[in-house]
Amino acid sequence: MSADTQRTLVLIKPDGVQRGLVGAIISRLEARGLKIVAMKMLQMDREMASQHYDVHRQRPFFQGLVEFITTSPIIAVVLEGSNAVELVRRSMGTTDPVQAEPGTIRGDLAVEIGRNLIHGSDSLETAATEISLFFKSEEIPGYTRSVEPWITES
Ligand code: DAT
Ligand code: MG
Repeated sequence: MSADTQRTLVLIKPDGVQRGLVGAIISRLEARGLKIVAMKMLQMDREMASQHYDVHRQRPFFQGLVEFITTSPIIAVVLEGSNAVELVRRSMGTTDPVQAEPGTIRGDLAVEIGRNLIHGSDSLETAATEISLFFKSEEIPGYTRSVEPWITES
């Protein structure tokens, strides 16, 4: 494991599951070299959604966001890799798909901020908090991949 190996939480939101884009989205991140270390489907309840989006509690879009994220199942994934947090954020594209660069997940597959398909932790600190909200430590099995030296130098 190289020194800058990080773990980050990705959610495929209800729109991604309903649109049949789970494979396409995870595939992009997996193909980049990130390692899937945990994954499950679940339907978030309001309490969990409020906790996950606690930082946005005072924002006008908060109720709608909680409503949306709890309407239908999501996929939660923990990805590991060199600079995983920033890699995922940049591969996702900006929050508003209108501004997201083509080539990014949101820039290629989404059109509106309220249907932007994917969540990714925005820092190493929030990643740790978010991962623990979705996964118990025993749900994250450790394993090695023989391909690792072909993805990172050290
Ligand atoms: P991101 O998901 O890129 O980390 P964020 O943390 O600022 O973005 O916001 C969380 C989610 O809330 C975002 O994915 C979509 C929704 N959201 C953010 N800003 C919004 C806005 N101005 N209007 C409607 N929904 C918004
Ligand atoms: Mg965010």
